[in-house]
Amino acid sequence: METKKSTFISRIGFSGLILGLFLTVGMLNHANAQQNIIPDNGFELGDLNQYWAYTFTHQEHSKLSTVNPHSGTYCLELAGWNNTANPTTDRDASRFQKLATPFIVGATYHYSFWINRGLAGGRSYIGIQFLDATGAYLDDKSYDANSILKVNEWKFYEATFVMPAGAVSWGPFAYVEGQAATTLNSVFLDDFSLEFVPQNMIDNPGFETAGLLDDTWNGVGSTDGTLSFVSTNTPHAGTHCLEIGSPTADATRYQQIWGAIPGNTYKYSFWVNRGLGGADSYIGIGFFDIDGNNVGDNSIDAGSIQKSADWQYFEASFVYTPKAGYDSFGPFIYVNGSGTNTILLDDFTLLDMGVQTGVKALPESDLKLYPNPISRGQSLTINTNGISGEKIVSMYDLSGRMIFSKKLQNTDSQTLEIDSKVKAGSYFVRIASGKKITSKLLIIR
Ligand SMILES: [Ca+2]
Ligand SMILES: [Ca+2]
Repeated sequence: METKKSTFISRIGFSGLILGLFLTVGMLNHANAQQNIIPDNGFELGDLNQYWAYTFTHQEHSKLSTVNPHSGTYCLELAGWNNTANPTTDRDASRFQKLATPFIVGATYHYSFWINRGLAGGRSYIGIQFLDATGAYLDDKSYDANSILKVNEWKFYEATFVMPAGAVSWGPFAYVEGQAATTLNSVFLDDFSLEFVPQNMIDNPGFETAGLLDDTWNGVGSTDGTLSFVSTNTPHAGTHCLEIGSPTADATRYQQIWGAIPGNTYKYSFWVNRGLGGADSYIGIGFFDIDGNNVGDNSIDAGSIQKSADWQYFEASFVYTPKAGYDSFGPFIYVNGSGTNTILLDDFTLLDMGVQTGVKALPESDLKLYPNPISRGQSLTINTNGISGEKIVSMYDLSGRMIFSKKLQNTDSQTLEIDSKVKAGSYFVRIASGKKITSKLLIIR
């Protein structure tokens, strides 16, 4: 079986990566969020100073409280106060963490917290802050007083953000402004959470950009559209799916994605409507060499796909373990042409579940892009002087969606044409070499 698939896909050859438009719209999948990376997120250690530093000299105004925790025994109480003895003295209270967990500029994160805002008080800012290379405040993603209800009950807040360019360190923070004597301010906080959010790496995963099938899903023996084509025949979601119908020859569609990180866990899933007839099928993740030859896979075969006219869901995870000749990977579909066979497919996902594990974030200055801003159709020069070894370049939009990924030669400087189909806007260009990663913002106009 393996030999047959390899034979078929080996006919493809490497046709070069096209910078495709990415028009699909989807929701962040919080069900796939990773573990919470804030130590003592619920203040249960009973030792506030171990993880939560304080900004101002009067640390007694930010303290552990057992009066009213959201869960467990403790919560954090911040009490803005009225310094009547010296009204010009700073009266604010704050706590923050500087996380040791490496992060990736341009990657997507999700944070949340519980807050009991009390009935009085001034402004409060609670969220995630970012610091630059000098340790100076760069930016934050926080809630301010206007969006936090002043009610004496626990409320849940959450937000998703993309790690901003220039960030070198980061962490949760809570800040409460002091007020006049009549409006003393007490805020209770508990159960902070901060998680890396995996993004779908597959271009056109639900086949909704019907006209771009050959730009996103490479075809084999099917470029005339008669064997595998975008169909409106009962899609699983949206208005389109992929149909591979009654072939008299084998049909294959696949994507090549560069940039898998060795040792990371990847999760893939798809929906398939197997139909009632047909012969062998293999659907899953293929591994390809630089020329597009199939050199391995992590797939299911026909025997495990029920032959029914209902949509069925499959998912699997694997640890990416590179072998000789593994240059890229991605979703692939192979349907044997012997016999009458109709298969519908929709809603593929491929998620990097462990991008933060063991990754070393390199300084942004190790990556130089010019010109920046760049016009579509121009050549982008990528200088990676200082990043040794084999490198993968990837580009993401500001929501964290991958636009393309490509292997670079092992030289310090090379060029890449920005396809005229890429929309004008801001993007992150990421360079990965093994587990070393850095990113830089690129403006395309
Ligand atoms: Ca708690
Ligand atoms: Ca669809």
